[in-house]
Amino acid sequence: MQTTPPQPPNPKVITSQFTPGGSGNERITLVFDSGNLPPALTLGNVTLKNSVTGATLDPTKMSLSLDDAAATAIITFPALPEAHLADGRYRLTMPGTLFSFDFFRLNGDATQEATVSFADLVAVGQNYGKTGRQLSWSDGDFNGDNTIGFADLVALGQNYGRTLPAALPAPIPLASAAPAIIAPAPDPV
Ligand SMILES: [Ca+2]
Ligand SMILES: [Ca+2]
Repeated sequence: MQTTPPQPPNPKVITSQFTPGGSGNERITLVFDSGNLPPALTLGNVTLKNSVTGATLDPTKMSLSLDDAAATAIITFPALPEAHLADGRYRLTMPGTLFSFDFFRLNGDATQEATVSFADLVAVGQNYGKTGRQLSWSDGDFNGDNTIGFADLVALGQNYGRTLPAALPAPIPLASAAPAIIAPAPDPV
């Protein structure tokens, strides 16, 4: 009889979202299934690692706010330079659980596909000079000052042509390691 090894619990996170920004509006939003905000959730329960370098972000650089009624946890970065993460790929986990969330940040990447290219320049160009609180990262407001201006163009220019490197493969837990299934080679035509 086959037995399944016990699995660590999985917190019921129904949405995980990373919102890049500047001026302190950069955040990770975790929405838990109603009533399932883990009790006494603190920054000691989460780990944020750079997926390329493997470096762990000092938890004192993060801030956590909880909204019990909305079953929502929001992580911000007030102690980091300009209150945002450095450009890179990241993985957020809750040690002791199966939860993980992968995301990336790249200044100037309005289209959010980890490359700064002409499409991003178009976003900034189409909105250049606009002002208003409705403006977001995807409009080209990379520094979060509610204006699409020269600072945003500089941010884009500094990363123009840059693509984030791929993340390192995640370690495979021994319990789930299985022999690879090799498909038979197709017959030559
Ligand atoms: Ca882009
Ligand atoms: Ca701006």
